[in-house]
Amino acid sequence: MHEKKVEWYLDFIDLKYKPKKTDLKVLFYFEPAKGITVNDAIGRIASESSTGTWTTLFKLPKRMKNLMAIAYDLKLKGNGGFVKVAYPLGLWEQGNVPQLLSGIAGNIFGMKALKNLRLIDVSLPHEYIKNFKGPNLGISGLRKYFKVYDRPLTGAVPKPKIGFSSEEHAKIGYETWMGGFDCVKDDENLSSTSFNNFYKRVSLLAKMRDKAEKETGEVKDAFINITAETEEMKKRAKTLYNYGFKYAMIDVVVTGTSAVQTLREVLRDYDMAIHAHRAMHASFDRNPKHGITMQFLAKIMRLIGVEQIHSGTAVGKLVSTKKEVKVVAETLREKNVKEDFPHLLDQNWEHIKPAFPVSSGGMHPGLIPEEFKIFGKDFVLLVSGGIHGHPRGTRAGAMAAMQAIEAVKKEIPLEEYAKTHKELKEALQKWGRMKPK
Ligand code: CAP
Ligand code: MG
Repeated sequence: MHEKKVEWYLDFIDLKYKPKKTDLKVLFYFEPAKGITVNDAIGRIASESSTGTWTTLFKLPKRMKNLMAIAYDLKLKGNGGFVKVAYPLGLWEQGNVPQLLSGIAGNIFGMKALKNLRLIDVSLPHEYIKNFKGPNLGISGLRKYFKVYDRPLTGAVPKPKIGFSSEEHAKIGYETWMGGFDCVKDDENLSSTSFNNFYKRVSLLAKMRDKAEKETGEVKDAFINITAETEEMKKRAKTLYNYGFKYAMIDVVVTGTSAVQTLREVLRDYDMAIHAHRAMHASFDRNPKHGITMQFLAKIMRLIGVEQIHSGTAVGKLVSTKKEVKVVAETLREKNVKEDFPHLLDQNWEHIKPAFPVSSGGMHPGLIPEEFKIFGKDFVLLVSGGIHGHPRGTRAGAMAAMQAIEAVKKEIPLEEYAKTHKELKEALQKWGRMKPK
């Protein structure tokens, strides 16, 4: 009798399934489209992201069963809910992040049967994570490099974010360093332009860095943006190394995981760190019902091995809730993450070093206490418009931000500390505690 069954999605569901130690586990939020049942939806998620297709097949070798993903642990909410999917280890090529994304973050987002789908987190087993080296320096390595242990690392982007000549950029960098900041950062859309050539910027910034280090006795560095075609990024990485910089900055979403994996190993050979800007992340992570979470992006980037990645501020100008920012920070910094439904799955990071969350976007001295409340001291604080907009300019602005950090460390209210610190007083007079929109 010819098999009548046309679809086999339901074969990918076992709500009582107990994942194997070697399974990768993914937590999804889903909403079925009109006329689609919950089982139709979760069967499709597991099927389309592993071995399935839309119809039963003429032949299906027995061994395929061992590669089928299984939807399990369903928690209904509204007309959809949360489901975990367990993926057999055999589906995944060791060390290949793009292939992982094509599987668990690929076709399934386009299925007509789903009105919404959000990839929340993945839990990676030892057998998968052992293929990655993770960050080169990590938090302790960076703190040792800068000899800064009791506060966030600090940095600023020259603003307006693009348009300065290399000379003007380097001069603003010098003022930023002399105001007490550790780093000068390129902006996400600055690469190498007619008015600000990358190679010229690097050599001028190196001169200014050496001058600032000599005059302050402090270690100074920069997040200089190498974002470009991959071969060109390798050349730019080498140039940064030749000029003694410790970091390279990469816009990791637009360059993609392949490029970040390549540059991670090039930069590891130079004993360098990666500052990861996340420009474009909000195209897929801000809709709470659809897309991919920031904590998933942060996990993938820590796995590949960036030292730090922008993680939101909760109080600045760009979207992020306090909970999301804390969850991202936990993903980046903790060794053993416990499940925190519906935000995080459990994750043992084993040998993978911790990475810094980066707080940036609308920050100014008046908001620094709030960031300490969210992050503690282990983060990178970027204050850009919030120093260059100071009534007495960049150096005074950086001093004001450093004074705000000192006030928090001494547990003195900013307004009190401002009575004896002019630059902070002037910053508070201009911005107070305002939360930019
Ligand atoms: C901040 C910034 C950063 C954003 C990125 C900007 O400048 O340089 O790129 O922080 O957002 O271009 O807006 P301001 P996120 O300090 O002057 O706002 O950190 O959320 O990825
Ligand atoms: Mg920027």
